[in-house]
Amino acid sequence: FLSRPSELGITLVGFSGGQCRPGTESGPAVLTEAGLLTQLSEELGYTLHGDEQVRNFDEYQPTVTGRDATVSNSTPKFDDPDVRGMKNPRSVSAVTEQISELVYQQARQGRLALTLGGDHSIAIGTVSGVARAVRERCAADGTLPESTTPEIAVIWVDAHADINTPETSDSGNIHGMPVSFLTGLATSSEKGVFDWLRSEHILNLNKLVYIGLRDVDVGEKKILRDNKIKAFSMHDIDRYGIGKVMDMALEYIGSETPIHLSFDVDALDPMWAPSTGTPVRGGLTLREGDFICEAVAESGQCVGVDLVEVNPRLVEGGVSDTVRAGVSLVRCALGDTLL
Ligand code: Z70
Ligand code: MN
Ligand code: MN
Ligand code: MN
Repeated sequence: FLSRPSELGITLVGFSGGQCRPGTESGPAVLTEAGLLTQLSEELGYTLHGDEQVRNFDEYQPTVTGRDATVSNSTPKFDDPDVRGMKNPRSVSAVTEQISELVYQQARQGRLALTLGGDHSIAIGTVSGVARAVRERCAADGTLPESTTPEIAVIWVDAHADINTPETSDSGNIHGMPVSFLTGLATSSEKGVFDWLRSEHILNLNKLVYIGLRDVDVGEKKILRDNKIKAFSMHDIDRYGIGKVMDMALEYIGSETPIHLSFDVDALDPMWAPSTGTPVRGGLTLREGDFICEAVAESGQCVGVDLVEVNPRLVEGGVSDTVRAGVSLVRCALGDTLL
């Protein structure tokens, strides 16, 4: 119904403060160095807008003293003590608030908002920005058909559910919490800690669909059950096949609802995407990942895409595989292979 927009609003977010492993701040750089943006413009025919330079959010990055995954992130460059167990809470809040505004400014003009991360905490910014833009466009200016739902749906493709609240989280890493803040399951009125989130940013719990889950914490399982959240785990993909799973996911969402696709590269099996902070075996094949993206593109309902958790520092198995997978996923989500 939205037809395929030819305008792309790009946000490149070099940020790793939502988790403890330095490296995801270089994700957008390696993806663009691999030629992704050039391909989108020259091969897929998109007009690119927005932040084509990587924002590194250096002042919000935890201090990194070494190259290894064991480096502590407990010493941010400005004073950022834990809040309710959350690590780097003010850093992540400030960065995601900026992302939310940047993405909103792109999406409100009818551009498809593409964001390259960065760890998955950045989706607090992307999803909230797109949700606000769609609400506004439905309410005001007739730039969407009248039948369009003013709320977005989110397809969250991930090995993890990322729906911990600060209270259920064992790690304190905010990249394990974005969905709880986005849906209002978690709130904060602490000054400078997600106090910027408003009702127009919020995602309805019944408009959320997970695909690829296989490493879900006990507290998260209870949240998924209690709220009857739609989730297609790896078990469901084994049972039905990815084609049927996508049919069911899109049918659940309905054809009048704009879709934001938030793709964590760790949804793919480490065979295809080893350079990520939390690889979990038994994941999606590259083709299953690409198929998810192709099906979202084919729906004609896609208004936003994130690709996150590419970590070029974690080189076991080779960065280039992960980068190639990431490039392929984004191309597919933006309509490549559709004739
Ligand atoms: C765990 C937590 C997570 C990504 C790990 C892990 C969350 N549930 N997300 N890697 N991308 O810390 O909350
Ligand atoms: Mn994730
Ligand atoms: Mn994950
Ligand atoms: Mn885990």
